[in-house]
Amino acid sequence: MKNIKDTFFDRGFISPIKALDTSTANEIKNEYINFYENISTVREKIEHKSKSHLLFKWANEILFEENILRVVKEVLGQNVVAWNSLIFMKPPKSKKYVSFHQDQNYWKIKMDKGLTVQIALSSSTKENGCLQILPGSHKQDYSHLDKKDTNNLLARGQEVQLTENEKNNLQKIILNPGEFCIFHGNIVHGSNINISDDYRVLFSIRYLTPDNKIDEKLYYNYATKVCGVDEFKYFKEEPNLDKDSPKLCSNFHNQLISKQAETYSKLYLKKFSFLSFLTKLKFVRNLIYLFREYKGQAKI
Ligand SMILES: O=C(O)CCC(=O)C(=O)O
Repeated sequence: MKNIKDTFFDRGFISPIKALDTSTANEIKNEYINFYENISTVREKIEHKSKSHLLFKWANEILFEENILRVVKEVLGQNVVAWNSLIFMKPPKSKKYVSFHQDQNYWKIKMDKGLTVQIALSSSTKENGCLQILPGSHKQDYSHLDKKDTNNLLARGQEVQLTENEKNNLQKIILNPGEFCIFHGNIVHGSNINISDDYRVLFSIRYLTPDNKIDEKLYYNYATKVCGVDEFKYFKEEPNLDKDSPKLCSNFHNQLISKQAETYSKLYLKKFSFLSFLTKLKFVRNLIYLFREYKGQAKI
């Protein structure tokens, strides 16, 4: 019988694996939905969904969850950092979807040196738009088109064209609350709309080995060391909700996200890119998100 590592590199994913009690996952989901329903600005609705472990104690704790790290270490080895964490939420009866794409050609990380853990805080079903994965597709690079669509949960709307045969081979990742899947940084994945009456709340963590260098022209390169040692120091250290104050972590989060927004706005503004410094202001970012929603473009 194959071990976890061989199975992972052969198929490109493993699912389902248990991480949290159902009751713990439900509590987190309820806390999160309560938070989400009380947000008043578009900016806040968007920005809390990246680097979420700097904002939510539950998210930071999941980064270090032993049941998850045991599997991650089997695949990546003993030295691991968490570079990003993202909340992929679809409200009931929502048209939000994720176009089929590969992640790591955007991040520019080394082959077989990064993976995503996606943990279900709600149940994840065919009806609510569970994750779908194309088995074995991590072994090949697909070309992507950037399609702007306000309902696409991806930043730039990157999308690969799948053949009919590939569409038929897509595997639905059905998860109960508290279960997770791991998938390769280069695997083709995406998800459909939510036709159910319930929220779909999935939380993705990008675990990388510390010898990776993130493309700093496009992304932040701060990370949290979750186990082992980092002898490379390519990633800069970030504050942590376990030892630093929520205020400090949220100010830091704001700096990272505003820098990221500045980077993206430079790409959009082209010859007016000198204006991108304005994205440091929260109300300017709010206006940009509103404008992009209005124009039917994708979100951060
Ligand atoms: O949650 C989804 O539907 C997609 C998640 C995803 O694209 C990711 O974690 O990279």
